[in-house]
Amino acid sequence: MQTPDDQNSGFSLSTVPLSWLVVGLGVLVLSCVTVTLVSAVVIFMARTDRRASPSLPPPLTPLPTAVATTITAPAATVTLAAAAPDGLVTAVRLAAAPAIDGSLVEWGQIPSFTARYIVEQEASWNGTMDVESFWRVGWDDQHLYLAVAVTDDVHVQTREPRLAYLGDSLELQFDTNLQANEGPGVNGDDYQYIISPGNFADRPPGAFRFRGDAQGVMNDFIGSGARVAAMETAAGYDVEIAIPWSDLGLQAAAGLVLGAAFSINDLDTPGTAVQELMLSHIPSRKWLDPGSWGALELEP
Ligand SMILES: [Ca+2]
Ligand SMILES: [Ca+2]
Ligand SMILES: [Ca+2]
Repeated sequence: MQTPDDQNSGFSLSTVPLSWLVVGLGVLVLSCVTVTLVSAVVIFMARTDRRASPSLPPPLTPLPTAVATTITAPAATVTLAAAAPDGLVTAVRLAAAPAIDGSLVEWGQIPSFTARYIVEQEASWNGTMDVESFWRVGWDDQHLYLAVAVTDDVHVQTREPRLAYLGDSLELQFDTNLQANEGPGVNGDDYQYIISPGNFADRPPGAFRFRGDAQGVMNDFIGSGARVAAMETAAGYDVEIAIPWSDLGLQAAAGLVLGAAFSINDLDTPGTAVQELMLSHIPSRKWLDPGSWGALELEP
């Protein structure tokens, strides 16, 4: 049996005032929002903290990364084969073949290098450095081209191209397979050219080719298609050369690197035939040691 008090104590939403309900719901919603916000901030800070600092404390002294990056090899040597020599020069790719006529007008924009290191000398040399040479090298699919401007006080050349090194002349040496250097001597992939400017009278310019063999000797290699033209100048003489790639057993390609030595012979004693003074573009150059030569790269 229910008493009036029992009836009064029975709970029912209908008995709660509406304002209390609104306040209660507000508190509930505010609590949820607060908990969500706090959780989000805590998670964000935890992630940020993990990114910003590793679990280990930072080292006491910074790593010397700046010093390490400054120690780099010269860029020019990076493209060479492992055992390639120094003395690297570049052959410029020519859009048009030069006229092989002894006039170097079409070579003006191409940078030159010199051959200024004494690699051979005879007792008859008077010790005066009175020869200077400026070399430019170009290439296309058919030929290797050279233009050499020579300053020389006395011109002497009395021999045919094969023996022209006994007078004012140029010498070119090529190792056509740097990747296969079997030993210190020359072999079948090594070539040498004697380039004669002639004497500007009765002896014309010309070239003679030699090739190495398995015994380490340079032999006559007749049948060269090389063309040479020369012109006497106020300072000395100019020479222009075209060597077909087939002369060297090669197909030209951008980036190709050959062993190479570029040298000049100077004789200033008229009526003689002596290799009085020889200057090369690389100081280490020895005649029958391709490892002592420089290198030539065909520019893209
Ligand atoms: Ca020319
Ligand atoms: Ca001279
Ligand atoms: Ca001379």
